[in-house]
Parts: sequence; C-alpha cells; structure tokens
Amino acid sequence: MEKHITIMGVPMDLGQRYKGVDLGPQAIRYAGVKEGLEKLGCAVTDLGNIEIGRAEQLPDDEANARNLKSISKASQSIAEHTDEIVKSNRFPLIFGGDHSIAIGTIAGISKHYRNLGVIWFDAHADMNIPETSPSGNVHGMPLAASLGHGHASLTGVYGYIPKLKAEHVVLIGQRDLDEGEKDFIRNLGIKIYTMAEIDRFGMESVMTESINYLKERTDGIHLSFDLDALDPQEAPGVGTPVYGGIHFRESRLAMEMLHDADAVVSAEVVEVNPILDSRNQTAEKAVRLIETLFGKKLL
Ligand code: B3U
Ligand code: MN
Ligand code: MN
Repeated sequence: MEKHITIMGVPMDLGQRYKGVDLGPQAIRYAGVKEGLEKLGCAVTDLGNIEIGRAEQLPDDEANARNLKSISKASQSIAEHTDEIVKSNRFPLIFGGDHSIAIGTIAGISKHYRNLGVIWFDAHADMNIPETSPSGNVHGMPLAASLGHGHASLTGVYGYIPKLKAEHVVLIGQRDLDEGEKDFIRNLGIKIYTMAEIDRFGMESVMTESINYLKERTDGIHLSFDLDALDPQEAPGVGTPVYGGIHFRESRLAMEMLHDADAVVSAEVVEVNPILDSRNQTAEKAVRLIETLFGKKLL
C-alpha cells in the first residue's frame, strides 16, 4: 500500500438536493484522518478543498440532470487535480462531497492505467442516465457516466470515453436499485453483490471473490466508498439513507481485506453530510475505515 498520501477535499453538493454534504471534507478532517494516518507511518499532504463553482441555473432540466453544466465544469477541474496527484506518485485520497465527484476523480486516475478496476460500496448503483433517473440527481449517475453512458457533458469529461470497462467494476452493498439500473447491470453483466448476497454468503467470501475477480483483470483498483452503503443506524449522516445496510464491522473487515490484497491505488469517501449526522459519527466511522485500509490492525 502506498504510504505517501495526498488528501483533496471536494465540497460538491450540486449532484443532489440536501445542504451540508459540501461540509463532508471538513467533517472527515475533524474526525482526525491526517493524524490517524500519520500514526500508521504514512506521509500525508492535505491540499485542502478545491473550488466548486456555483450552481448555474441553465436549461438543464431538459436533460433531467440538475446542475449538469456546473457539475461538468467541476468534474474537469476534479480530474485535473486528481491527475496531478497520481503524476506526483502519491495515493489520491479524496473526500466528498456527493458521489457525482467520482466522474472527475475516475477521469483523472483511469488514464494512468490500462485497465483500472473499481470497487463501489453503495446502497445504490449510481448507474442512472438522464433517461432512467427518477430524480434528475447527478449523484445517481457517476458510474454509468464513467462506463460511457449518459449525457455527453458527463461521459466526455477530460476528453476520453469510457473511463472504465463493465467487466472491471464490482458493486457491493446495493439495496435500492431503479428499474433502468437493474436492466443496465444485467445487460452489461456487471459483477454485483447486493445486501442479499452479503447476508447469504458473508462479507468475507464476497470480498475474497471481489478481490480475486479484480486482481485477475485489472492493474489497479479504485475504491469508491459511499457512506450510505453502511446501515443508517450506524451512519445516519447521509442524504439518502436506506435500511438494511452493511454493518460497520463488516465494512471494517472489507477494508482489512483490501489492505491485505495490496491492490488499491486510489480512494474516495463520499456523501458524508454532517448536518444530517449526530456527533459526527458518520465521519468518525469513515476515518476508522480509511485507517484500516492503510493497515491499522486491532492487535
Ligand atoms: N437511484 C436514485 C437514488 C440515489 C442514487 N444515489 C443516491 N441516491 N445517493 C437516484 O436518484 O438516481
Ligand atoms: Mn453513491
Ligand atoms: Mn448511495
């Protein structure tokens, strides 16, 4: 695991409707992420937060993708910054912001790999396109966009399409899929472990299979961790909580196994909304998971 880490905050809230997710990066910092990683022997640089432009009310609604132009513009800047971190041979550790930031982060990272893999922890699949989205919220679209599907201003970010191949993606923790997403997942043959598979087979076997699957096919794994993957009883500080999620202990096991697999090359932690949280517990858990990813052991 790369021990030279660059943190970047992306205070993006344009991809969904709740105020407060733009405060996610600060909430994660206040939970002690830099200190925790330094204790593990990591060298950590924090770039602070990058600038996200204001919402421009353009005739976006036509495309059923709210704030489309502003998000597209921000994604370009996110991609440039992430690209720079990879070029400097450091591990990009990115804090959202809503999940629409993944359009930019993956765009900046994937050009450095022949076959970038992605492991996507989320209650949702984020595989909507404007035509299938029930909400028009772009945070429900970043995985589809990275695979080359959706509005051209999202798929075309950073000048190349697609960023990912369907067979290089693993989804974990889903329990709220829209009909269009289900069709999409089936048609593309995407590897998915919904909560049903986690309950049946256990997180240990889900992670063993996921890691083997990605290691066979890819030359690096990007971890995209939406905190709404966790059960809302344990992580209430998210905009779209869904009952029946991953327990903190299961997610910590997943991070332990990812650490031991030594294949994660970049990571983002998204959707932490301290305004909807109590006692910053969602950010605290996010930080415990990040520490585990970087090798913190219980003994
Ligand atoms: N699939 C729904 C809900 C949703 C997606 N991502 C989040 N919520 N966080 C949608 O709006 O696309
Ligand atoms: Mn998400
Ligand atoms: Mn989600």
